[in-house]
Amino acid sequence: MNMLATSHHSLPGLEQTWRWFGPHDPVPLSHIRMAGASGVVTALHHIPNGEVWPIEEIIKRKQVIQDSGLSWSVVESIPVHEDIKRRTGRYQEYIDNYKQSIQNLGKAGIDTICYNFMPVLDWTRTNLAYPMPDGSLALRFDLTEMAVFDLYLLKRTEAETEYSSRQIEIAESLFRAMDEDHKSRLIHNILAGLPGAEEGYSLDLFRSALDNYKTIDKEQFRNNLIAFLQQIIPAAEDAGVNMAIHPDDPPFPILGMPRVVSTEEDARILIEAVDSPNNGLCFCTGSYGVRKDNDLVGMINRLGHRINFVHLRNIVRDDSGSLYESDHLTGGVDMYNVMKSLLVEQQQRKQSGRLDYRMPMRPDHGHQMLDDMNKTVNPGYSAIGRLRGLAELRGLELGIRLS
Ligand code: DNO
Repeated sequence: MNMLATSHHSLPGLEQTWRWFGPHDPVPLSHIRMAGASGVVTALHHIPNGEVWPIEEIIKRKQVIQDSGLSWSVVESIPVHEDIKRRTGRYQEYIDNYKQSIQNLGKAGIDTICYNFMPVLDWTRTNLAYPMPDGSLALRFDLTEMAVFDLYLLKRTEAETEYSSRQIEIAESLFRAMDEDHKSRLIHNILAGLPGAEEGYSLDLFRSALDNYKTIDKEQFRNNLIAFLQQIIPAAEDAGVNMAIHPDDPPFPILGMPRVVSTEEDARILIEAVDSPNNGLCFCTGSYGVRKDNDLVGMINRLGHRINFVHLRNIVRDDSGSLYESDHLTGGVDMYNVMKSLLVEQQQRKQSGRLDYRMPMRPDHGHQMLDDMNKTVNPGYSAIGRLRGLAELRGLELGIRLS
């Protein structure tokens, strides 16, 4: 039975949004509008991590967006300070600041905030220009390159015990074949901070940042996240703001650090730990979708009521566990059924009188292609690749709604 059949005409569809890195983004707001998005996903990237986002700054940014005929749909992200993640140092002050930023955003009428709780690094890739058969360039996470970085460039003490002898052998031969340029590019890709990461590290700084996690196991790390949620979710409720936690990317442990937002079980534990509609998920298909044990459609069916923001992207994972980002509609993610389930969730929200049926989604990443090949772009966030992604996703959605 087509669960959408009865009232597809009244369904608005998911709100179509687009990430913008602010006034320095090479893709201006006017282009976002031409790409057909109506909502903007952005952050006050100039505010240092840990500080309060002043209301005047929020309102100023909101006005710039509105002047372009768009709306500020989602904040991505207010970064969570490392002291909060490790529950050390000035963590209480940073949590208070975080709550204040939530309140200020609520006052300015912005009601969705995406964030993540990954230790030290935000999202991680080893190759930012992986050639596709059609000539466009994709982002890739290669396990062997990661092992080379870990074993021979970072030289993490425990690394040797965490890889099999076969993996070490393969990594060693890749390392021997790498020229200096390849090595420094790999270090840069992992440590400089991908778009939106806010933090970048030198090898030495990174080693000490990792050392700080030596005494924090998975359980402790999860408890730190829950302790954070227990403080910020009541503030989000008061402010009328929906929080959306982004999953780990990639969704498995790297460099010996703990990971607590990688699986359905992880997500369920978090939303149950602080049982509030304001404590929700960013459903990133390209992150959760990397794991075979994450059934994306099942996750939407079971946890959909807490999905506050959606990232739509596809991936191909090979047998070795390495992955690259594929076109939006092809790859390991069954985008047709994902989209259909999200529309069912939207319909249920509308029918049950929930006000938050906007369900903002953005085409997450895109290949570097066409005229963007010769431009300086934010990796994954070039204009034309995302334009293609959005166009394909919106067509898919319309087809489902009207079928
Ligand atoms: C990558 C993004 C992430 C995301 C943060 C959320 O492209 O999806 O960097 O913005 O993890 O805090």
